[in-house]
Amino acid sequence: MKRIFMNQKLNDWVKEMAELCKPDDVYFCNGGKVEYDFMINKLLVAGMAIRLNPKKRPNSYLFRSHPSDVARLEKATIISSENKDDAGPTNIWIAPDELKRKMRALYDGCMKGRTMFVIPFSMGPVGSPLSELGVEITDSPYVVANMHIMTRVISDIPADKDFIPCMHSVGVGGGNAMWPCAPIEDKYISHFPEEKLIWSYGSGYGGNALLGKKCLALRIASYMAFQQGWMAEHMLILRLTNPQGRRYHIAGAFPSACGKTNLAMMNPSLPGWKVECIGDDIAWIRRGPDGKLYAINPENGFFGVAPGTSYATNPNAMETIKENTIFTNCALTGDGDVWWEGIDGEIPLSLTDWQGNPWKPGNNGEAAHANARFTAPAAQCPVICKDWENPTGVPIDAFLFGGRRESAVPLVFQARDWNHGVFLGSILASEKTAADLDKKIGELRYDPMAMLPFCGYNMGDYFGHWLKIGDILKGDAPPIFYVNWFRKDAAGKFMWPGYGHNSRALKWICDRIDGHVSAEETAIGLLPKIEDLDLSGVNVSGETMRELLRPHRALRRHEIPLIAQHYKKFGSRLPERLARQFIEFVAALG
Ligand code: TSX
Ligand code: MN
Repeated sequence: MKRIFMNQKLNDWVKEMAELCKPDDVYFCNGGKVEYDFMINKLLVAGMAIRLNPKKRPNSYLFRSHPSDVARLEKATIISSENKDDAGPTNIWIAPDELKRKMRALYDGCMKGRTMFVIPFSMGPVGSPLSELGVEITDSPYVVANMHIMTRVISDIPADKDFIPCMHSVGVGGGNAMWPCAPIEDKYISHFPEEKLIWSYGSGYGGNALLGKKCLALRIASYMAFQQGWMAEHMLILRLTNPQGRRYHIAGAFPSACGKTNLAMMNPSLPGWKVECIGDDIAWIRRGPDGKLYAINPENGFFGVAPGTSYATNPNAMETIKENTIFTNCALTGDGDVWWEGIDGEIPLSLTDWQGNPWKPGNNGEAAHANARFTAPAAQCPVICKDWENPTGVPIDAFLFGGRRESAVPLVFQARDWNHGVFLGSILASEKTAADLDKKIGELRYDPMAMLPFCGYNMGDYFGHWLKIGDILKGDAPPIFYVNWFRKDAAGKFMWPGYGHNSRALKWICDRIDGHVSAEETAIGLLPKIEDLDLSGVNVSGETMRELLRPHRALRRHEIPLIAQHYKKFGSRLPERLARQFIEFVAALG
C-alpha cells in the first residue's frame, strides 16, 4: 500500500485522502499496458464490463452506466472561488469552506471495501513546456482505464514540478453493484480555481469523473490561462493542406451537437485538399517566440458521442474506434459488437439496449443512450496529424466560431477585426434541438465561445481576457470567422450539404488569410462573394447560395433583445468594448 513519490506534495495529499476515504487498498498507477489489462480484467470478472467479439472489435469493451448517471451534471458543477462574483453569473457557486465541509463528510469512509487508485498524468505531450501535470485519485477502475486512453498516464510527478490534484469518488448510496454512484443530491463536481484543485463526488460518468478533461483542461486551465496570459479553449484543432501543399491551422469552437468531432477529422470534398486532426475538443493556446499563437491538444484520446457517428458522417472516427476502444451505454448486437442509432447499415436482428434489455425497432426509447460514448486513442485516427504531439504546438492561422442556426446566420463570414470577433464569440448561440430535454425547439441558447459550462471564472472577465489577448497580439492576431452548416429552407430542408463540403467554406477562409479574395462589408461582418466560393461539383443552386450568404439584417434584429438580456447578466464585468460592439451591431442592423 505504501509508495513514496518523488513529489512531496503528492505524498502528503495521497496520505490525507487515504485517511479520509479509508480504502481497503491504495494502488499507484503507471500507465502501462499490463495495468490497463489488469483493470479491464478486474471489471470483466466483476461483471461490470462486457468483452466485445474480438473478431469484430478487438480489445474493446462495453460498459453500461446506471440510468441515473449518464451525462455531465451542470447543476452539480460548482466553481468555488473565494468570492461569488469571481465565479460569475454563468456558474454555480458555493463558498469553499462550506463546500469542503459538505464534501469531506461525503468522502469520509466512502472507499471502504474499495481500492483507491492514484493516477499521475500529463495533459499535453509529456515534457512539453505547454503541458500541465495532474494526479487523479479515484475508486473507479473504469476511470483508470479511460484515463489511460484520454491522458498520458505517467508513474510519478517530478519533485520540482507542481500538479493539479483531482480527487474523485463514484460515491455511495446510489447506482448499483455494476455501476456504483451517489444519489443525485450528493453529487458534486467542484472546482477551486484559486487553489488549482478539483473535488468530484458521486458520478462515474464522462466529464464528471475523467477529471483531466473538462475539469482540469478547461475549467481550471481557463482560470490559469486568465492569470498567466494564455488561452484554454473548447476548440478543435485541424490542419488543412491545399493542393499546393500550403498548410493552414484552424482552431474552432462549437457548442454541443454541431459536429465538432466530425469537422475535426473530415474528408474534404474539394479535390487535392486534406484535413488532418490535431484535436477534437480542447486547445491550449500560447504566444510563441515569433509572436504568433501556437496550440496544443492537451488530450490523448477522443471521448466522442456514438449516436450519429457512421461511415457517412465520420468515416475517420469509425476507423479510429475499430479496436482498443471503450464503449459506454451503446447497444450490444447478438454477435457481440456495439450498435447505435445513426450507425451505417441495417438494424441488427438481435439487439440489447444500453440498460441490458432486449430491444426491437419500435420499442419505446433508444437502443443506445443519446449520450453513449466511445473512448479511443487519438493515435488510431487515420487522419491524425503527424504534429499532433509536437511539444511546441501548431501555429494558429484562424479561429472559427459556429453554432446551429436554422435561419438568418450565413454559411461563413469574417469578423471585421479581433474585437468584432470576440463580440461574435460572445454571442455564439445554438438553437435547441429535439435532443434537448425541455424540447422548446428553435429557442436560442447563448453559449459564448462554446465555454458556457466550462469557464472556470467570471465569463465577463473571460471576455476581457480575449480582448486583452488581441491587444497583445496586435497584427499577429489570427482572423476570426463565424460558420453555420445548419441553415434550413422554408420546407425545413437543410440548405447546405455540410460534412466534406464544409471544406469549401474553409477554402474561402484560407483565401482570406492569404488576402487572395476580397469580401463584402455588411452589417454583420465580411461576407464572401458567391464567385469566390469554390462550388464545383456541389449540388446547391445559385439561388440557395445567395440565400446562404445574405446578411439577413431584418431577421437578425430579433436577436437584439436576446443579446441585451444575455449581456445584462454580466453587469459591470461586461467589458466596455463589447457593450460598444453591441451598440454598433444594433446601429448597423438599422
Ligand atoms: O457534423 C455535422 N457537420 C459537420 C461535418 C463536418 N453534422 C452533424 C451534426 C450533428 C452532430 C451536420 N449535419 C452537418 C455538418 O456539416 N450538416 C448537417 C445538416 C445536414 C444533414 C444531412 C444532410 C445535409 C445536411 N444530408 C444531405 O444533404 C443528403
Ligand atoms: Mn466538448
